[in-house]
Amino acid sequence: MIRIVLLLVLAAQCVFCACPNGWKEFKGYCYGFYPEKVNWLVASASCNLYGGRLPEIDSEQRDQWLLAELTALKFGETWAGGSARLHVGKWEWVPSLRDFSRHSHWNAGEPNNVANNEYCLEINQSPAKGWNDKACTEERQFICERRVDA
Ligand SMILES: [Ca+2]
Repeated sequence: MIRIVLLLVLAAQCVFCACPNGWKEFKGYCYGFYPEKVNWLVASASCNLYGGRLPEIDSEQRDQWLLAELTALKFGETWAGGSARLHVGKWEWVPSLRDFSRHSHWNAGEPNNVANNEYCLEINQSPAKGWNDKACTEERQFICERRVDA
């Protein structure tokens, strides 16, 4: 009986899970989905506190998986880890500083840098569900990403 209870406790806490509680795994990374709306810097700092970063979406496959998750969770526009702020006008993933050459998914007409003030990347922008450059001070839901073995 004690063994069964112990097993149940272990299962409930998911001791052997590769990802933090409530996070989902996809191809070597864990993803946490946070519904509260915050600006890009707060989202980025929060992910850092959780041992991760805003997501670096480096493939069509990862992009489509994340979009399906956001749809299931009924998320709207959501922050990802792209920024053109550090090197103004150059889009790159932060903090890796890889450029977008492997994959990008801009909506038609984006990035358009409205009012010369759109330096952060939001994904899942309606209605096309692609990427958009947005003012970093806008408040959006966000995703955190960390390696499975982190
Ligand atoms: Ca824009």
